[in-house]
Amino acid sequence: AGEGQDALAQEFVQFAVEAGVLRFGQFRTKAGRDSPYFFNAGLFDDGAKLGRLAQFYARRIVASGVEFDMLFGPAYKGIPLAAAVAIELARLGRNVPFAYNRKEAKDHGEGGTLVGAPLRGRVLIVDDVMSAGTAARESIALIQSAGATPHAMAIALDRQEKATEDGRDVDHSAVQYVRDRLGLQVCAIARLADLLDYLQRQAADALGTHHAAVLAYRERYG
Ligand code: OMP
Repeated sequence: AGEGQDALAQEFVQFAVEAGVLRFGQFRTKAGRDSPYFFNAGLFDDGAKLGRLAQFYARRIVASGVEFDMLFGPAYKGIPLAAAVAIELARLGRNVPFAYNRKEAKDHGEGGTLVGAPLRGRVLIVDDVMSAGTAARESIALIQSAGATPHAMAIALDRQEKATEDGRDVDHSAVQYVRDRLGLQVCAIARLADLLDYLQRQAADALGTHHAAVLAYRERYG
């Protein structure tokens, strides 16, 4: 979809801003970039918000036509996301298995780092945000080492930033890298471009003042 054309993305950005999940100010990203905005999916912190978030993911996944056999939620933030999306997909008539990982291997009981359905077939990774692509690469490696196929990724926000390799910025975006080099289809509920459109439409409002800062950030890291 072109800039400003995507109604689902606009609806989602508004929801995230109103829920206080998408905030403006000064933040440091995982890749060490100083960002004028931050999306904290952990703040979808009640049943109604999490349910609504899952509806956005499911609508985007279904509309994208992506094929998959199961869902995987990377620890920690991907775990409730994959669970909520699995419930919503089942509600829509598409019941698929889901799995997630632990960050620490367990040495007793069931053991191992994977929980839930066995990883097999084409796996759709459900995660929160993609910035420089580090989290995506970790999930892909984990799924491959379990013998399954990392096939696609669903994220809430694509920050449309340059990828990093060995800590250095490279020329392509993280999503381009995951798509073109790693061969995964990526569906994002919203992208930085949608956020910029939203802020521009708020221009008379207090939020409109953040537009210039976010635009400057995109010039630098986009
Ligand atoms: P990459 O691994 O660089 O793609 O960054 C993705 C991760 O950064 C997410 O899974 C979050 O842990 C974190 N993050 C956010 O949650 N929201 C943001 O707006 C920005 C980041 C970030 O640090 O880049």
